[in-house]
Amino acid sequence: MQMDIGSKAARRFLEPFRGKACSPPPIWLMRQAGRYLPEYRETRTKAGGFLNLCYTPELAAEVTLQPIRRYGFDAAILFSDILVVPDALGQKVSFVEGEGPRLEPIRNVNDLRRLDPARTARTFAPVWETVARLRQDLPRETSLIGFCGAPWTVATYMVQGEGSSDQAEARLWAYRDREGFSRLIDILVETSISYLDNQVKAGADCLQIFDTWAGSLPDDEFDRWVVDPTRRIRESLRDLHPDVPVIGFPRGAGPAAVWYVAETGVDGIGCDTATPPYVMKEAFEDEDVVVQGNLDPLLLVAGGTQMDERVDEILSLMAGQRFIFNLGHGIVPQTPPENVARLVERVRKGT
Ligand code: 1CP
Repeated sequence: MQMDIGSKAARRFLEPFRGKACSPPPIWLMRQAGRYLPEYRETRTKAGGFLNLCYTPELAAEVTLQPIRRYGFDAAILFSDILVVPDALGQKVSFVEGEGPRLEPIRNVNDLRRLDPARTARTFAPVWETVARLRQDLPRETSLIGFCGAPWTVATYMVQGEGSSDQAEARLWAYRDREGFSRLIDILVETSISYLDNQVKAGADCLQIFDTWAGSLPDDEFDRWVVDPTRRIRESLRDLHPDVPVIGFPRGAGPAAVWYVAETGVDGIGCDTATPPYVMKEAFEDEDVVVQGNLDPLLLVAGGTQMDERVDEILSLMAGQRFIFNLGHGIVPQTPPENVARLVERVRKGT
């Protein structure tokens, strides 16, 4: 089920990856589908559990399309979650309304016996079906981004058993038993490659690797658990799908983001909210990479002229560069949908 090349050529979103700066830049927003949209809340109620929404192609495709219908973003992002990977591996995962994810923690090398990579394709199948359905239903000019969590970030949830502010359990395991922890990372690298490979086969024309907790590791550990696994995923996908760009989002990496780009070979770098725009403009100049970012999601909540001014500042600094407009992290649930409309209009109008 490969997509036809003609329509792919027409997608503006892919232009920066082909070496061309666009004016205005393409725009999509992390978590563009979600609780800030009333139509999402309605579909979510219909689905029952959150994982049920992720695994029901008709509903997952519907919530992916909702923000495209409203705002006409240049790219849609598959609606799923980074924690379908541990779920597919056989770890118990649940989402508690209002509290976030809960997993039966994996704390040492013996617990790895609970994971079975051989069974993942069965669980992933409906996600791949969602991608195929989306490629049919999306406007031809809209790109479709597939994604996974980076092995490090997914591991932090698997080991901690929930979201945490310091990812302490995973960091401690990695310090105390490097070999054992690297076995968990290896499982995640292999599973992520096949998960992403099949998303592309079903119709995704770009991929993003979310490394939300990349910033919790000091230099050597950052290399070992963030850079190296991402490089391995990037290289395998290049062999399988040389034309499909991969965006890395190593949130909180700070100055190490430049090193991350050079060593992983990602085609795009997602900059987080704390990255100053002049760093977005200058830090990656020597790298062959598309820069993406980085409006503060809370400025999107506040809206008004404050938001407009910052948007203009980012646009004028990044003008003439290979750039994709995005937030510095995901949309938050209290975002007024009309502010998103205002943002898209502002970016499209240019400065
Ligand atoms: O009740 C609900 O509807 C659940 C809220 C929700 C949503 C809308 C969760 C639970 N996941 C999602 C969708 C989701 N998650 C997408 C969909 C595509 C999109 O529109 O962008 C994506 C790409 C993700 C990725 C994801 N999940 C990340 C990485 C990006 C990021 O925001 O940092 C992470 C860390 C998760 C884990 C997760 N899933 C859900 C929550 C609330 C969390 C965070 C848990 C925590 O750390 O406390």
